Amino acid sequence: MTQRIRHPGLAGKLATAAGAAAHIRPGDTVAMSGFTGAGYPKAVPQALAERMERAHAAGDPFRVKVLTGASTAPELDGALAKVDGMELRMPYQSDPEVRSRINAGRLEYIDIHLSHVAQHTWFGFFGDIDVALVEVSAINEDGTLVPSSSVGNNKTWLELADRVILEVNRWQPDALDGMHDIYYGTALPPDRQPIPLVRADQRIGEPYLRVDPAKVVAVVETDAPDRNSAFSAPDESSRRIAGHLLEFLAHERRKGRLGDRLLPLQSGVGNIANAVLAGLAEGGYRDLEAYTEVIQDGMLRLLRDGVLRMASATSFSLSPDGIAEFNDNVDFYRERILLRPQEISNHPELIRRLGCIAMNGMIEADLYGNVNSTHVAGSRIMNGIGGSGDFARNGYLSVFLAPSLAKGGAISTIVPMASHVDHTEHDVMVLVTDQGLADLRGLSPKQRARQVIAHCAHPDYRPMLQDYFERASAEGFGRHTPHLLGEALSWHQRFIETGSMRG
Ligand code: 0RQ
Repeated sequence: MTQRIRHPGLAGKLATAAGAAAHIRPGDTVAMSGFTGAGYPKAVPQALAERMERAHAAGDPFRVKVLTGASTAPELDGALAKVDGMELRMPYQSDPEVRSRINAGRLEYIDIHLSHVAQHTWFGFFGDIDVALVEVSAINEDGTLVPSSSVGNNKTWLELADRVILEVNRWQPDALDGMHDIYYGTALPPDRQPIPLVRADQRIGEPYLRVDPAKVVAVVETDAPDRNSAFSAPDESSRRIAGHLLEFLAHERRKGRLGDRLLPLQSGVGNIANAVLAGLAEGGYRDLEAYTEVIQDGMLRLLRDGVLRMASATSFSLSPDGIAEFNDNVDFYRERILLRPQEISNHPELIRRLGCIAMNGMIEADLYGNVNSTHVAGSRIMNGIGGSGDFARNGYLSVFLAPSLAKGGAISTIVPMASHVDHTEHDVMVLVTDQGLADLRGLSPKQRARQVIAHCAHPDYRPMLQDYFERASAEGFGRHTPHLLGEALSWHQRFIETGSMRG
């Protein structure tokens, strides 16, 4: 037994990565841990990819269906995609190899709300789960599992899978022990009960994952870092976007619609989200709460400075500097951070009850407030909807943010008609670009269009949008949501044909 594997029965199942991968069969549905580059299995997927490569060379197709929490990293998604080892991928992904195979039509991809993944699997929508492949930080004496840097859907995977493979990763900080809150009270309709969470910092579950030791077929020890890439400092455009949003929050406070402590924040990942968080610190906010998906370096800083009082998430995605900061101040962070299953971190009932302020990135928005988060020019997938829909539909406020231009100005992120819709006009309250902010609440479609053109569109594209809106309002088939259908997507077509919406 090692220090991290304290259950004698499970210690007896120690195996090499190759030995563990041998338990996975062609056609299996393999449900893996991992959420935004944290807590994913690091050794067995690579051993599986090597097996697949040998099988393919011998003329035997070997592919599996891969379910996760959200995106993972090159050692999982990249390795399996490179050998054409996946026949299906679900839900969120952001790996370039996976993306290119999906867009080449060689890999089936199912993009669903992150809060739906666990329950749809319980409902049987994805068939049987053959194998759960889950990274943990340790195995306790009683066989319970100390979760790793993300929880994702691991509870569901461990409960539903026929066979379980555990990767015990020594690299994960010991300090993770005790920071998780795994809720076992979910049931299936018609037996569901209210989830008893009324505050972002509340514990409603237990610190450890349960597993039936009899189902565990292999335990693999690893010592490998999460992807943990650091984010670059916010650029000028991100700072301007953040500035508009912070001004809006101050306006809402003056109106009495938000208090000094706002409401629990959900923030997407990336440059703009980081700029917003940094702006909250500069804006003099104190004692805020985050009820979100991912805790990044920026949030640690806010916790240290007292801007955030606590943060609840499902994943802990830190850079090497962030890990060092966390390890040096473990006792401080342990009292202020909770990691939950993603069906709880993203639960519509809880997001609506807590009144989250949802802030997410977008690819494009149209004049009427429909938002596309996932597709370039209507057909090419970028990453997936992730948790943005869970929070946008159910939040107290739903905000979408993006620069007004993409691809060096060849693309306007404000377009006449969204080429794909993830968040409908009914779910989107506020749009923000570097140009300004459009508050769409309480407005009819035509009123929204005027706000979006005036405040969000880049000046280079504003006259074209104004012209489209005026002609659609005068000549269109209907005057409620005016469109000229033959022209509505011509901007995207022009981009596909010439590389620019400008023509
Ligand atoms: O492509 O890298 O090839 O240059 O899209 O765009 O500007 O770097 O912004 O990293 O915030 O991503 C919507 C994709 C924005 C993200 C999206 C191109 C652009 C670039 C990335 P390149 P940026 P971001 C929490 C919530 C869905 C999931 C979500 C996302 C690339 O925010 O995945 O919200 N959201 N989850 O050039 C063509 C346009 C474009 C465009 C941007 N209009 N047309 N390309 N790009 N706009 C997290 C989880 O749920 C896990």
